[in-house]
Amino acid sequence: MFKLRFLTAGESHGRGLVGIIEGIPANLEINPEDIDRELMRRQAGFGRGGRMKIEADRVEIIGGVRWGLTMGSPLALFIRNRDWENWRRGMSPAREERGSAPPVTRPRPGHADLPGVLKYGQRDIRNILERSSARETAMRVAVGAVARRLLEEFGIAVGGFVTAIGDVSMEIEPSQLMEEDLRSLSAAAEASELRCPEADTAARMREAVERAAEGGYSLGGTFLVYAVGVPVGLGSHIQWDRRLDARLAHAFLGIQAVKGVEIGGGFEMSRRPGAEVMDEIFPASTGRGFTRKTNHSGGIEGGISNGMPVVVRAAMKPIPTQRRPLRSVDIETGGTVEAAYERSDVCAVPAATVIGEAMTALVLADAFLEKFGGDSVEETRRNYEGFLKSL
Ligand code: EPS
Repeated sequence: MFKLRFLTAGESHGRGLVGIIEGIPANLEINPEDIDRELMRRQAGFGRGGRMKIEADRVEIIGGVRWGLTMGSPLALFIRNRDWENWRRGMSPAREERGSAPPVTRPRPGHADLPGVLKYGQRDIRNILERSSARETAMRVAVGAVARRLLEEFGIAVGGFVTAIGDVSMEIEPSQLMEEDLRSLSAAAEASELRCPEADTAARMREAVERAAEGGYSLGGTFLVYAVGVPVGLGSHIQWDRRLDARLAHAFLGIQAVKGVEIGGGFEMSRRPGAEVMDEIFPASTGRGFTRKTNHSGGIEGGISNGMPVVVRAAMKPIPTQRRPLRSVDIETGGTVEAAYERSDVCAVPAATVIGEAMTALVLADAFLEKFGGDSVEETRRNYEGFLKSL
C-alpha cells in the first residue's frame, strides 16, 4: 500500500483483535455504527458454526477519532473476543499458565498447521492456528469500513454477492454487468442468508450447505466484488506493483482460503478471440468524454482504472477443518492419525464476500489517496475536483 497502511494483531481465542490504519485524512466523519454494521454483515450467513453464536462483534475506537471526526492521526481499533472467557488460561500471555491447555499435535491438511509449526519451530499447532484463523478478518472488515467511509465521500460504492457455493452456481457474465445491474444484484443479496441475489439459486445453495453439514464436510465457492463511481486514473501502468489489478489480486489472495482471483472477464477471456473481449470505446451520450458498452476488462486497463465498474471475482476453497476426518500425521509421535477437529464453519463464502469488499475498499482508498493526496478531506476534495475538471 502506498498512502494508506494498516496492520492487525491478535489471536482467534486471545483477548481480542487490534487494528491500526494510518493515512486517512482529517475531518472524515467516522462513527462506531459505520464499522459495526460491516462487522454484523460479516458474521451473518448460512453455514457458520458454533463460534458465531458466541461472538457479537463491536468495535471500540481507541484512537484517531475525536467527536466523530478523524484528526489525520492513525486510527486504533479494538474488537473483543467473547470466546476469550473460555481461553483465559489456555491463551494467557502469562508464563505461569504455561501448559494449562494440551498441545494440538495433529495438523489439518490444507491449513497453516504443518508448514507453520515447521517454519516457526513450534511443537503446539495452536501457536500457528490461532493467528492463521480467519477470525482475524473481523479486524480487516473494521479497517475496511473506515476506507469505505472515505470512498463514500467521493461517490464510490463497494458491494458484492456470492456467485457459487460448491457446484451450485449463478449464470452470470461479469462483462455484461453495468452499474445498475451490480447495484441491484448486491441489494438483492443483502436480503439473502447465502448472500446470493437469485432466490432459487440461493435455495439450492442452502440445500448444498445442509447436505455438507450432515455429511461432515465443508464447501467453498466463488464471490464477486465490485466498486462503482471509481474515477479514471487509479493505479498505474508504470510499475508492476502499482497496477490496480495487481494490488487487488494481492489483497484478495491475502484472504484466508482464497485460491483464485479474476478481474472482469478473467479466465473466460482467455478462451475467446480478441475481437470479442475488448471493450470498444464510444463517445459519451453527453457529448463529452467516453463510454463502453461492455466491461470485460473489469474497469481496469493497463493497471489503471478506466471509469467503468471495477469487478473482481474470487474462488474460496472449502474450509480445511471438517468433521469428516482427514488423514494426517501426529507431529509428536510420527504416527498416522485423523486430523484434529473441534468445531468449524461448514461454508464461509457469504462472509468472504464481505471481507472481499473490505479489502477492495482498502486498495481503492489507497490508490485514491495516492492519486489525489490531501491531509484533510477538504484538500483531497479540491484535488479530486481539479482533476475531474481537467479531463
Ligand atoms: C476459524 C475457525 C472457527 C471460525 C473462525 C475461523 O472458529 P473456532 O475455532 O473458534 O470454532 O468460527 O471464524 C471466526 C471466529 C470469525 O470471527 O470469523 C478458523 O480456523 O479459521
